[in-house]
Amino acid sequence: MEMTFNANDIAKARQLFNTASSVAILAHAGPDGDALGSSLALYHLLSSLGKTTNVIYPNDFAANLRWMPAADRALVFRKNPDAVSRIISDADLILICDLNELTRLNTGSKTDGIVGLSLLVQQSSAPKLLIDHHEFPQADQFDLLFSRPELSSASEVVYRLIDDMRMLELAPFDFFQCVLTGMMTDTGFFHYGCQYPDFFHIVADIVARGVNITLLTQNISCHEREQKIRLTAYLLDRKLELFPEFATAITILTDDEKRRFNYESGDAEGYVNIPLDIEGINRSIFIKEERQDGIVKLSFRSQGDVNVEQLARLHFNGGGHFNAAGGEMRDLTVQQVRDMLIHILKDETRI
Ligand SMILES: [Mn+2]
Repeated sequence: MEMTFNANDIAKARQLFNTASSVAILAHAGPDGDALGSSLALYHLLSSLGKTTNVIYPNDFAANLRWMPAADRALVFRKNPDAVSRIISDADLILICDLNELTRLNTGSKTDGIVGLSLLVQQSSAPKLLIDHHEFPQADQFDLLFSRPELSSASEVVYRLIDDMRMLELAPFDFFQCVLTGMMTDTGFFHYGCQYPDFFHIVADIVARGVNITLLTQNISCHEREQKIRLTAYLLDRKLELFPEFATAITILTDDEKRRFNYESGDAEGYVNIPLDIEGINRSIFIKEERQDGIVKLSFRSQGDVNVEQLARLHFNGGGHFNAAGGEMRDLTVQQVRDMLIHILKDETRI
């Protein structure tokens, strides 16, 4: 495979990896399979090279990802702010995965700006490397950017970075398990975002190294909480609204409903994709109340040439990818956000 990054940046990264003794690795709030995959892959590589390595997440990841190798060693800022603060001030290298701006480390609202964990990272004098695949990275917040929005996942970016650095042969088995987990989860198990041969060349290399896709798929899919499956059924049966005139599905989840279903973070993960399976629907929007943070969160998914990145960015303080994006609104109820959304969709079709 050809090099992904330019030789100059790779030489700099090599130098930083070689000289670092204490590395802090971070990924975005509400960490998913790719956030864990990319950060834990780097953890396995760097700790096997004898570095003091710590993985930090802003808040807890979903219970179904607990099987991932070394996930139990990660620190959660919301639970353990003092320990995280010490680790970041001791770090001489900071690796930041699967996000395009530091405010994505906030556990509350992105619009709070640089506070809490993002402030700790910004204030650190250690070099900060971004390893990511989201559009529009905030280049001024990082010292070195390894950002490729056209690629499937941050985990794939990790693989290519380490390949460019000629360090793949030093990586332990768990590195490849974690990389493939991120590549599988961010593509919905090879359903989207992977229409280029090198994606499958990387998968082939990982399979050749002994990673079993069947076992990995079972690990990823079969550790869900019962309450999550029941909540999914409830949302589909009672809360899903279809707007065939906009080819759009909207689902609202309120705080009261979360209480009823003993909601834990991650229980709605993946739900937003399901309405896209309905004939004639090519855009699905999930609206979630987060009253304790004073915000309403939105997830957007689409198929084909329907751009939800722009919708999220222009109207809902968000962004992400062309077919998968997120956003949030402050000081509005879920109903007001829904009405605003429908208004925008009506305007869109009028043009
Ligand atoms: Mn990702």
